[in-house]
Amino acid sequence: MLQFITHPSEKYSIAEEVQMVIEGGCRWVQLRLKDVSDEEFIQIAEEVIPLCRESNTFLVFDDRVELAVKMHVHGVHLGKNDMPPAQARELMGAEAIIGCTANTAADITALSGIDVDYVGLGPYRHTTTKERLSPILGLEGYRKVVAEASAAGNKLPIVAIGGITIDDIEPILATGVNGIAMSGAIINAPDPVEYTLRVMTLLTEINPRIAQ
Ligand code: TZP
Ligand code: MG
Repeated sequence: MLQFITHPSEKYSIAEEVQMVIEGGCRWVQLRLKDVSDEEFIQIAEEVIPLCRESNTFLVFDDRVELAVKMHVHGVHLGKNDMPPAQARELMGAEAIIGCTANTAADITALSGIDVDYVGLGPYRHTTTKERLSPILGLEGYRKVVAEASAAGNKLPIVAIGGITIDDIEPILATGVNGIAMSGAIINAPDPVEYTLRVMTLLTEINPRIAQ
């Protein structure tokens, strides 16, 4: 499972980024636009939504739950200071994909009993894509959190995030996490379509069931 997270780039528009990862076989996009107004967000979402619809790509918004409801996208990704997931579930309905950010096993445990579909656990390593980064987890961090979460009976799918490149995928998945989120490695690759294709091929090789 690969979630592509949009990020402003000098080379491409957000819609171009989404088009490229779809061409590369990614079927899960998080529209993340930190510094734009709702009006600008809507404009960009209107470009991205048809691309995702035509290709059966899941689209989640970073936060902006009201807009996600209004624009009928698949779900939202909620940071720790965003709307509580139970409230987002009320607004979005049972079918929506709701993901939450986690930096520790305690964050994951705090979500038990709440109707959440996945957690984005990170950061794996330092990244410039996100400001105010939490402490780096590294492989050891993932091993510990996965072990603690499963010991506590928590079965939430975990998506690793933060500074991840294609070379990190195998060792990260070996820690027991279920999916990978990527932004900069794809956008800054010489050929983002080819890079995404390689990521998707690798994910399929590692586990055909989690490729998409
Ligand atoms: N949350 C934790 S790290 C991060 C987010 C949104 C950025 C992921 O982007 P990159 O470029 O893959 O580090
Ligand atoms: Mg947020």
